[in-house]
Amino acid sequence: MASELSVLIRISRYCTFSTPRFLSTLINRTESKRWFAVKRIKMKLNEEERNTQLGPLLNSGWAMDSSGRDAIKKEYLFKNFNEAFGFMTRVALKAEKMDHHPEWFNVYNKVQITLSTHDVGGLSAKDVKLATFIEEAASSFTK
Ligand code: H2B
Repeated sequence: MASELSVLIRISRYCTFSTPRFLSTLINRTESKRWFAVKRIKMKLNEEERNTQLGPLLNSGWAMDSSGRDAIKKEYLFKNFNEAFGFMTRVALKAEKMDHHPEWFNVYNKVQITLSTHDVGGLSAKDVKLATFIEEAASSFTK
């Protein structure tokens, strides 16, 4: 990348006055895409991450999936369907933004949620992030 960069900069000297700025914008975009690519890598949580990140969730009502699958689940109860669906809507918008989607089941005021990262076949940091958001979203609704 460094050598590609210096070639581009050298070429840009022989171009019109606005070209260097255009090239640097282009390069910055490429760099930020690379940064995103690194950020988006999904990996299963390791032992230490399970203790530090999963621990707090397991202490607030989340539990490992009883089937032995590497997933966490929690059941939420709301005052009525309106509250339950309002909560689900908040979670759905976040899930779409994160490109990380819950497995869930709703009947009237009950919402059962299971989180796992399908792409890695188990729990990842994305599940921790979404579960943490879900906890906060649920707490803003009256029970
Ligand atoms: N949601 C969950 N829970 N796990 C995934 O691995 C996952 C997802 N992958 N949502 C995303 C969508 C992937 O399929 C798309 C193509 O980015």
